[in-house]
Amino acid sequence: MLLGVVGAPNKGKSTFFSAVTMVDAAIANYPFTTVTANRGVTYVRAPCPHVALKLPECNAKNSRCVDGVRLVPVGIIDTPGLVPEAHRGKGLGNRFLDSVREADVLIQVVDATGKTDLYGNPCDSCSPEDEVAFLKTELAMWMVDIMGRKGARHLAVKEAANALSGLKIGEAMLFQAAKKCGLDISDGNMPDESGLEKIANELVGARFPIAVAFNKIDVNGARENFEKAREKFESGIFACSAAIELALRKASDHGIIRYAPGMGGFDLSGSPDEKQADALKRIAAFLSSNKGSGVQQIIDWAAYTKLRGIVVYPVEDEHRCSNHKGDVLPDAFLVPQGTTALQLAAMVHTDLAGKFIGAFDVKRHIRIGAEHILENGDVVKIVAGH
Ligand SMILES: Nc1nc2c(ncn2[C@@H]2O[C@H](COP(=O)(O)OP(=O)(O)OP(=O)(O)O)[C@@H](O)[C@H]2O)c(=O)[nH]1
Ligand SMILES: [Mg+2]
Repeated sequence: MLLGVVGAPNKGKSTFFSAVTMVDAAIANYPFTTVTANRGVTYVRAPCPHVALKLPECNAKNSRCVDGVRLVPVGIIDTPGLVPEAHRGKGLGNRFLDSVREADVLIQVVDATGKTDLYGNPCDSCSPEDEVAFLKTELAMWMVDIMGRKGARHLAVKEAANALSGLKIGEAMLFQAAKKCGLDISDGNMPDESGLEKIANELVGARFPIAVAFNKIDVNGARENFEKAREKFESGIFACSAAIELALRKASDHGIIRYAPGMGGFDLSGSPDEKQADALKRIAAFLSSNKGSGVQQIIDWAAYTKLRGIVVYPVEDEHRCSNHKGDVLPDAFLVPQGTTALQLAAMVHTDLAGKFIGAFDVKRHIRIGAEHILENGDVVKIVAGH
């Protein structure tokens, strides 16, 4: 599973990405700072099963456990800024679109202050809401171009699906999208250009679930814009300050504060100098009014609600819930809903899937088969032959 941080230039995408990965991405107050995608690993939160299983502790290896909250790894990419007409190569158009191909869910960073336009240049009062709409339009136009603007009698459904295969879109998705917008493509042909655009709009919604991050919420005036926008969107829109999250994670890294992702505050653990103490005071006031920086909530929502991910914990010893070295609940995997025991075995190790005999549900004390569908929070022992 891969999260993609996307949006117009200069909105705070790289700041968001750096905060959640601690990868040092270039950040600057001008457009097109990012020219090639940055890749990293971030974490979603899950209740650590060591608490429910009444184990004294765990020994997280591929993840972290902070006070009973497991931080489960998930890949994330920071993309170059997207500008209008990117699908025709404007700005860093093709680089953006290429980097977005792999993402399973998008986190769209918009500038809630309205002080930068769709090109990332300074602006008095631009509409963050227009920014939200523009991403979908641009993605749809891109898909139309990929399918080819050939017109009804020339483009077969098979050809369109072929062209879109790099975006993980197949024929079944095309038929579904056409049905949703009331178009009949059962004769194997795609509709004319306006029909193609309608289908592309549906495809964007199906292929790229989006969580909208109204960023820079720490700046005066931003919250009002957010509240206005929130009335118009049913769900999936969040207020955040990536800059504050980045400052918190850096301070925590330097041992100045104790802070874990998603917390609504922090404890002092070092001795900040006067300037740092001042900044921390301002950050603390912001956190208490905003109930946190908002950043982690967006990642969690994207992974769980939009991607429908679940977290599962493979172990080798069902009695101690450990691996063969005795590490308790060492690994946590974020996997798609519907993942089976056999598929989990393949994720742990390809060899394990080949030698799969069965599995054991540690929490329910029952044997499970290859096709058993796992549930969120399951602790699973894979039984394999030699
Ligand atoms: N006040 C405030 N400023 C922010 C926040 N997030 C980012 N910024 C500032 O916004 C500017 C742009 O940040 P970047 O992270 O480089 O933006 P980007 O979207 O990656 O930009 P491109 O790579 O050029 O597309 C920088 O000056 C950041 O310091 C925030 O939450 N609050
Ligand atoms: Mg950037």
